[in-house]
Amino acid sequence: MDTDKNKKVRVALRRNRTKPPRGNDLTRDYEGGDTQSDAAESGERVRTKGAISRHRTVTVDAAGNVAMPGVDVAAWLPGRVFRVHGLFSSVEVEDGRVFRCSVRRLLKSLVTDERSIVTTGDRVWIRPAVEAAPTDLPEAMIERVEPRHGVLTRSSRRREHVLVANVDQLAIVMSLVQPDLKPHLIDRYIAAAYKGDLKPVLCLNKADLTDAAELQPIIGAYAQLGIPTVLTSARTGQGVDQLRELLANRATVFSGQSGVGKSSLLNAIQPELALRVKTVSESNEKGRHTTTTAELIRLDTGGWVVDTPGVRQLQLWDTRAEEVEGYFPDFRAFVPLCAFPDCTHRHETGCAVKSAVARHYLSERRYHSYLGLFDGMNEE
Ligand SMILES: Nc1nc2c(ncn2[C@@H]2O[C@H](COP(=O)(O)OP(=O)(O)OP(=O)(O)O)[C@@H](O)[C@H]2O)c(=O)[nH]1
Ligand SMILES: [Mg+2]
Ligand SMILES: [Zn+2]
Repeated sequence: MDTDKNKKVRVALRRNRTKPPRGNDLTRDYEGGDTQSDAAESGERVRTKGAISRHRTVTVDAAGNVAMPGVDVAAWLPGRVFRVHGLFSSVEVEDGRVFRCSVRRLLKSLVTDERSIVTTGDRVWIRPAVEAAPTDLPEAMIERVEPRHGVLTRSSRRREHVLVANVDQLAIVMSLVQPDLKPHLIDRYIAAAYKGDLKPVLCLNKADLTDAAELQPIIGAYAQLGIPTVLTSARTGQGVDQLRELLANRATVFSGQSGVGKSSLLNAIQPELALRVKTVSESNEKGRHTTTTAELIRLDTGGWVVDTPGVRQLQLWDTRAEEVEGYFPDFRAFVPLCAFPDCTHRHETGCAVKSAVARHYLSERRYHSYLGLFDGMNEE
């Protein structure tokens, strides 16, 4: 830790189980790794809501982690969170040992969204318990979370939910039928990938159930955007080698609706995983997720994948209107031609994006996906 960059901030410690109000600048900056926040003002504001029990002055380093004088950091071990279940996280350290970890209370106090203090894929430092409890796994405390790169986040009940951290790619898994293909959801995922600094890969599954010829236009459209697109079938094995190649030596999160075949595909790629997939007797039960927690899985080809529970909808978190066009690379050629430099391509006159859509230079579907992203944002 670089002591030159350390900074004293006053933090509000929350009572257990009390959620702070939204928009706490300190907590937001903490997640972004920026320590320039006016902690005193932030503390003032949250105190008026009555959620805070006490304050404490702590030293925070450049990464936003709290320094602890007198604490023996030499005993800490670096590790990776591979699963989060309730209040506990499973962390694997370099020698392969797995610890059952809880999160230090002060760390919790600093972060707005309790669900994302520690997430699957996080790189953390843990302090093993001195007296090992007689449980299956040794226990430890997560003391520090490294800044995240490559994240899949969504807005969930007006909070930021970081689904997975420190991955390179997002495999957008869609089924062609059962459930039907949802192109707008694909476009949303592509935007989420760019926002989280992830490379999107599109996987269209259950190819055995459809006539591939009908799908050429949609496959072509995404290939034109430079997004690797694979047509797969977990049942027949079609496209599985191609998908395996795209995953080798990279860290990839699999995401998509429930029942599209994410776990089935991972089992096809690496059969010994034996991930639980929906069985025939369960297939009539709607709205049930077979995979219930995001889990980091090591691949034989090198690299990692994260199997995640299905999502129904994907709302982008904390996105400004002028950011959205940046997530639509196909709009890029037209944006500079709009009459207004701050054109949002919705209601403005002289909008080059809208006229490109009218002339079929841009896909109407993509444009509607673009408009759809604003609908979600207005609710925030
Ligand atoms: N015909 C056909 N069925 C498939 C294919 N892939 C998966 N399935 C079936 O689709 C159902 C759902 O598969 P899962 O792998 O559990 O789907 P999931 O995306 O992991 O779902 P969640 O874990 O709930 O998010 C199972 O009954 C699979 O057997 C495929 O390529 N073809
Ligand atoms: Mg699954
Ligand atoms: Zn415009």
